[in-house]
Amino acid sequence: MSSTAQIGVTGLAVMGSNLARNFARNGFTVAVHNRTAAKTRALVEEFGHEGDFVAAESAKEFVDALERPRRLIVMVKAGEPTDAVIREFAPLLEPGDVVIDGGNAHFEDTRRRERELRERGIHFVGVGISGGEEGALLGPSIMPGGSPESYDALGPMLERIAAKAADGTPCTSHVGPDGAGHFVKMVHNGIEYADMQLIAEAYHLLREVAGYSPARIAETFREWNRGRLDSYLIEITAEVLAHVDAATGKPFVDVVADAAEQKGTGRWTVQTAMDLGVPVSGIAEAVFARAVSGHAGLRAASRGLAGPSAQPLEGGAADAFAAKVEQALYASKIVSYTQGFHQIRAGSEEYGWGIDLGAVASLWRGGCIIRAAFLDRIRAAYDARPDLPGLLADAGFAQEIGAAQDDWRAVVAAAVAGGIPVPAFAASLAYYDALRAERLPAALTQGQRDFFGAHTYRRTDREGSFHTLWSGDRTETTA
Ligand code: NBP
Repeated sequence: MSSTAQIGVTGLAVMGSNLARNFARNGFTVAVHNRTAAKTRALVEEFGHEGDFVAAESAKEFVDALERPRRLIVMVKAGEPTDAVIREFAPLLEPGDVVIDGGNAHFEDTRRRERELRERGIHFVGVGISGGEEGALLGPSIMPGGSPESYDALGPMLERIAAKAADGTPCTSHVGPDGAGHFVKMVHNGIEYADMQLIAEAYHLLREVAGYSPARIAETFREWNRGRLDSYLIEITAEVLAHVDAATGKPFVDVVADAAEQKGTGRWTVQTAMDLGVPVSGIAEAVFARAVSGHAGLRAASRGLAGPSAQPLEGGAADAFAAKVEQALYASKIVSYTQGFHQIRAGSEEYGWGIDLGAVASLWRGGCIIRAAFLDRIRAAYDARPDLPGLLADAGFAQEIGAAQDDWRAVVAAAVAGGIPVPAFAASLAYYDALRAERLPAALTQGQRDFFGAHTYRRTDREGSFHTLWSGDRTETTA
């Protein structure tokens, strides 16, 4: 077989086959391979007319079909299947070849794989891909990690197949070495969880407090989508809410079981944030909200617990409340992104990745699930000041969240009074108030820790570390 393919894709389920087609449609010759060869044949039979495919039945045929240095994308189920594929292909590769993992790998696995393949002279590039099956075909947001040399070999091809932002910029750029790409994809998914939860809470409030129907709420989201909340998730929320179930004639949202599932990247975001000591409370509450929804037995057993029910507002009062919900949603969204970007900064510092936060905001502007007009603002904030301590330190965001905070508080208060759970709205507001507080009760926490565990404390008026003799005469000692 002659080595004509510029890129190869192994793993031809929905993501891999759509990605292979995207490369082919953009003029690249693509070698395609799958463990079960029937899928390879089916892909070429159905879509062979879209471009130049080279169908390979075996790993050897696949590798031989690739131009050198070889670029091969692994799009198999994340976890052990990725290791199995690497074990199968690595002996067939040569120094300088580039293995790209486009699956949803944990960044620690990517770091390990990169290290192991680097010892053999092979570049391993963990690539976060967002946009689902449609994105893979029409242009995803692509977050590549790996060495700068591997980006030289791969980047121009990724830039061709990636989504383009409104200004024409490809939604991909080199994020940083080894696991940086998968780390950023993980945080992307965490922010996606938070965005979705905030939208769900806004919907719940509009339904229960404003008394709006799903169709009316769909209209409200459409209207919001023309303003500062303009985003893919708001757009599809309107579509979902406007949808009527054909079988029953009821709003679709009323016939769907209210137990949300997850695949795990939101959970990884929170676990990693815990390890890094970064408060991502909005994302954590979103993960927990899905978990609560899934505990059907516990919910059934608790349904009779005492509590208020919201009394729907009417007319102008309902519309005025809806406008406040928009403020609360926008303010909480600023907090989610503040927390997510904080986590990326902390990961970048911990692992020495040198991630450019403005560039991350830029590559999320198209193709991915959290794409939003808002990301232009975030990029501008980090471009203007790369060492920005957090998004809320940006004068523009500070001004906006300050202007929204009265309504934000009113919405959280109305939810509490009406017995409507708004964990992400409330956690985001608490985070905002914690950051702006002159003093936090952490001082008391430190006193307690020193009391029971001699953990010591620092003082506001002197340098050093201190301990109080709590069981003695309570004098202070220098620790
Ligand atoms: P799946 O995650 O369902 O994986 C199916 C593919 O893995 C098939 O090609 C299958 O081959 C192959 N495979 C398995 Br399973 N075990 C294997 C093994 N031991 N050796 C070789 N191949 C093996 O596919 P997907 O939904 O297309 O997702 C692919 C990757 O992209 C995943 O990591 C996913 O997390 C990620 N991702 C998915 C989305 C999305 O929206 N779905 C978005 C972004 C990223 P077979 O045909 O022989 O069984």
